[in-house]
Amino acid sequence: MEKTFLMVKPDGVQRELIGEILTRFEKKGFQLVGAKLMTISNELAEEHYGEHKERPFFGSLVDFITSGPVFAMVWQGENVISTARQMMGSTNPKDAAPATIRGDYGLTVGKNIIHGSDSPESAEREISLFFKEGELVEYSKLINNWIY
Ligand code: RTP
Ligand code: MG
Repeated sequence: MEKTFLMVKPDGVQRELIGEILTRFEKKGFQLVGAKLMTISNELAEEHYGEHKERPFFGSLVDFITSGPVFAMVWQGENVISTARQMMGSTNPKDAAPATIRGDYGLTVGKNIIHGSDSPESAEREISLFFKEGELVEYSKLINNWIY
């Protein structure tokens, strides 16, 4: 089953949006297979956002993502990587469609509430950065008979 890494960023946690975000992905039909509330170290932040190292906003991005607790999650389901990105909305909340998470709750690109892996390669990389294998659960029964 396809898996992706999603993370409620420090602004989303402090604005008490964890429950709302969990609910959206649960209701869609995806399954939560891992979750932890944690504070990201500078080292982990620089590794996670390594692709943006040369960008002018890299420093403020690292400062922001380490500024408070985040809620890191792994979700699984059919096409979860691309569908989760659609449910999050455009990177800049001013361009994000209504009914997306960033469209409904965000205003500025620097504080856009949620992160989601953008490809199978980044999903694999990010899941293994944040979770050890034993921290992910498996569902023994197919509980999604009504969804698939
Ligand atoms: P994310 O990685 O956080 O899920 O966001 P994304 O894929 O939609 O966007 P990405 O291009 O990967 O950018 C990572 C984060 O950097 C911040 N950013 N700031 N000031 C700017 O122009 C700018 N551009 C990007 C955003 O917070 C974005 O989520
Ligand atoms: Mg990204």
